[in-house]
Amino acid sequence: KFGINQALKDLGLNVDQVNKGTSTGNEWFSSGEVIESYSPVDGALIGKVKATTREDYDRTIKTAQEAFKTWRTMPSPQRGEIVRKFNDELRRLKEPLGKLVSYEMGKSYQEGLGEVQEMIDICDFAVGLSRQLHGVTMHSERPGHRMYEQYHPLGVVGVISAFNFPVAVWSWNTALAWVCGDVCVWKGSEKTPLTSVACQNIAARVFSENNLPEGISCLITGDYKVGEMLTKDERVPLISATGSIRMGKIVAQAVAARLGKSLLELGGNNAIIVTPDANIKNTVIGAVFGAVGTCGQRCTSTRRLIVHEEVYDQVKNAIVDAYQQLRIGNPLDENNHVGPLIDKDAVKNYQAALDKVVEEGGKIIVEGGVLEGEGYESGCYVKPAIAEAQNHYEIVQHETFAPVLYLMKYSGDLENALELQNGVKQGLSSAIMTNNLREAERFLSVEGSDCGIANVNIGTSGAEIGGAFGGEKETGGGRESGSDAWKIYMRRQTNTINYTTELPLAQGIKFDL
Ligand code: UN1
Repeated sequence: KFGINQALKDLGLNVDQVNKGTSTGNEWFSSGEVIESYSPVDGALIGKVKATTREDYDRTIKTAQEAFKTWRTMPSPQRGEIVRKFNDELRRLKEPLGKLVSYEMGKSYQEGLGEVQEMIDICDFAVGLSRQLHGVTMHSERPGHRMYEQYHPLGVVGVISAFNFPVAVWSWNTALAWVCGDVCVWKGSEKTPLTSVACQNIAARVFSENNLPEGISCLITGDYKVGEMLTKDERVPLISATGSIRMGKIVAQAVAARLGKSLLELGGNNAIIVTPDANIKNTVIGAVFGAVGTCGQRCTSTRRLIVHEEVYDQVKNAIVDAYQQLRIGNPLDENNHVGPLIDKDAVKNYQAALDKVVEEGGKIIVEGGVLEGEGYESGCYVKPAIAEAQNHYEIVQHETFAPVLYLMKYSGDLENALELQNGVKQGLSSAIMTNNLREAERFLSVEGSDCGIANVNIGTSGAEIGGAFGGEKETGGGRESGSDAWKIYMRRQTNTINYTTELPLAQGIKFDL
């Protein structure tokens, strides 16, 4: 079936062997309840893993703490060399891993490959970074003194990721954390446990082939109860969590209660503003990919289109037309644009959102619905829908992880569009389509978009790894991936060195004995 058995084999997985879930590298020892993984593509049982128990968890953390003692003393360019070798494996296994992501999660094969490409890109970035973990030097106010700052690794980093990017988000965190000298404990999504096992297999092989100890890459599996072991654990100085705002608030409070650090990358409610002189063709491509790509399950998915009244009908007609062309079906078939939602709960949320928007006064202009019949047996395939809606509707204010796009009109000045765009609690991604320089610059200015990501003439999704990724307000404020996001994985130390025979005090304070 679409070569999935071959892909599993290439990744070292076979259904009888994946009765796993907790790992410190080559050692697997899960003893909790069985978690079954069903593909949303065809409803088939792909494999089973076991959840992590408290005992399994403690063993994992102890091994990780021990590994840290070795890993932190290895020069970071040498750690970068290990990440480079890991990346060689990702390049070699890009196709099978992309296929497994597509089959277990439901995104299109192209997007599955794209996700593995993001892993490759962040590893390349991390390798370069391993020679650039720079601190700065300062001039001391005291004669014969030198001041500088340096960055040291933190220790055990906890990574909690979501089903929608089951491999890339792990690598954004681990590739950086590893070159920074940290060891990682990853709780992947219990909805995509096999992709987690596959990634852990790859990392474990690379670490052991290079004679590195167990515990640099660890995996734990389970639901929020397992996540809670991590978030409440004082032995884990940093928790990086990607997922819903509801989850993020729980994680943030648990980590803050022990004064740990957290990096949160939570929900978005991303809009594209379409101005009177936007390129309509590009607007349609950007908006449709943004709204239906990954079946609307990206945190950067386009949820709202804010269109100027002068071009409203034109944009509306073009988008409605484009939606008629969409082919929904098996995501491993490259002719299809849209695959299934992750599971039946997601289908229920999608249906509830469509009911709610009508109830609140919205008008459906592209009908949704759950698909049935041949090829749709899993019950997870839905039709991408569009509703004309008002920004203040409760459902529009809320992130529904499904292909539901809200269309709204603005008139007059760009300020009116910005008010709508910023008028939500989330602040992840945003975009403007315009050929007008003044409008583009205003959108990017202090009075413009309040999001962590603000794009001009491209859509809201599909960020590159070179930039810092994350958002403001309820999106959580964290930044992952490129730019200087690495700093959160390290502790900063300020050093002052006196190379004289005197001991002058700062601020000119006199203290003679
Ligand atoms: C996510 O949905 O959690 O910008 C991450 C994008 C991707 C990352 C999305 N590069 O769509």
